[in-house]
Amino acid sequence: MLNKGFSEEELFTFFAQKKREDLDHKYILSSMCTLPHPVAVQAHCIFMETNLGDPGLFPGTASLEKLLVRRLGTLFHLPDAGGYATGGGTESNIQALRLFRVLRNELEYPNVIVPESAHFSFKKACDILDLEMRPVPLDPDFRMDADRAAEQVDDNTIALVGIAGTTEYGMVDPIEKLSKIAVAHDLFLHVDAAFGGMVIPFLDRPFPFDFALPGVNTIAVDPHKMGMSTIPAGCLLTREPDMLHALNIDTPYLTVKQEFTLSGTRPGAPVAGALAILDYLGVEGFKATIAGCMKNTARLIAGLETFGIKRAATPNVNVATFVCDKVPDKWRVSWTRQGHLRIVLMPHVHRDRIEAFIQEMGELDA
Ligand code: 0PR
Repeated sequence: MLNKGFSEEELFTFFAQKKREDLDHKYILSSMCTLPHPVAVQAHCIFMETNLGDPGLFPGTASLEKLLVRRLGTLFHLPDAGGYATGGGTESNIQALRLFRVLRNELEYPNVIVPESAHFSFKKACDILDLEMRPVPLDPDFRMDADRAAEQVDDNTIALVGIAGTTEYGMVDPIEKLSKIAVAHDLFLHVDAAFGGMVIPFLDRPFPFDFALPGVNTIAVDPHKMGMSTIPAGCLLTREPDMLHALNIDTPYLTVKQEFTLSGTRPGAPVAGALAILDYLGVEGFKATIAGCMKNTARLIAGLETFGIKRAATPNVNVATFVCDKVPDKWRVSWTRQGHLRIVLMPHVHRDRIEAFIQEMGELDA
């Protein structure tokens, strides 16, 4: 640490310079996060010092967290769902599997069945929780093969995981089939809708993925992705309102005497941000935003295909993938494990950016 601190001017000159080193969102086509909506930023700033880890000190902020859970539960066809605000999909996925493990603690060698497309957070969860992870191959459309999932079930299986909006190819797993398998074998079913949870409900023809399906026990959804909130804003929802209490540990000197969360100190600011944007845009506003992202996805696919760059998948949500191995330098794209070009059509990726990208792709070999 410095012996004598910088002046404000020195400090913020330095920070401004560091900020300029970050990439311009104009060229970011690889991220599942986006520029937070100004309304979310405004709400976030009001609650900067709040800590949901000690909610008795911040009852107003704590009530916003309850409202957020209620709004998302309602969106997922279960207004009375339980849940809490996490730091994002990783924490939600870890906590869902932790919950199932605790509820089935009689098993010595428990396993969970996940699609090969599962986000790497499940690997972390299984490492931490000492769970055997059983990957299930995908069908030719990059969706979990539900029949192969059923084949993997044995007496030590505690849960199935399905993804609603996969990270790499933007597909929705056959959650309805998984729900039936879960009910038939008395397994827990966790749906990772970290990305798709804020997309699917607003599509013209939504895929079944939520609590309307009887086998779904828990859902992860991230307002800091397609929810356009500030980072870090995730949410874990549970079918039974008190289900998470199975994870309670004693916290004797806090304003609440028990907690089931993974983090201790938890920011209230992004919770306010997440709720603000839901209530500001409403279903109509989200429908318009999602329709725009889906249109842009279709436009990008059609545009690149005119140059013979073939899609790798026809996505269910706004992630486009291509059989292609190069793009002009200034664009930040990503590549799937199978080597496909991957572009996430987030709200900050406006139509003019897509047209510019398509044009430059067309000029690549010219
Ligand atoms: N589940 C799914 C389906 C995800 O896509 C992700 C993250 C997670 C869980 C984990 O969420 P957190 O990262 O919030 O814990 N998907 C993105 C990815 O790994 C996250 C991301 C976002 C990566 C922005 C890069 C980036 O610039 O690709």
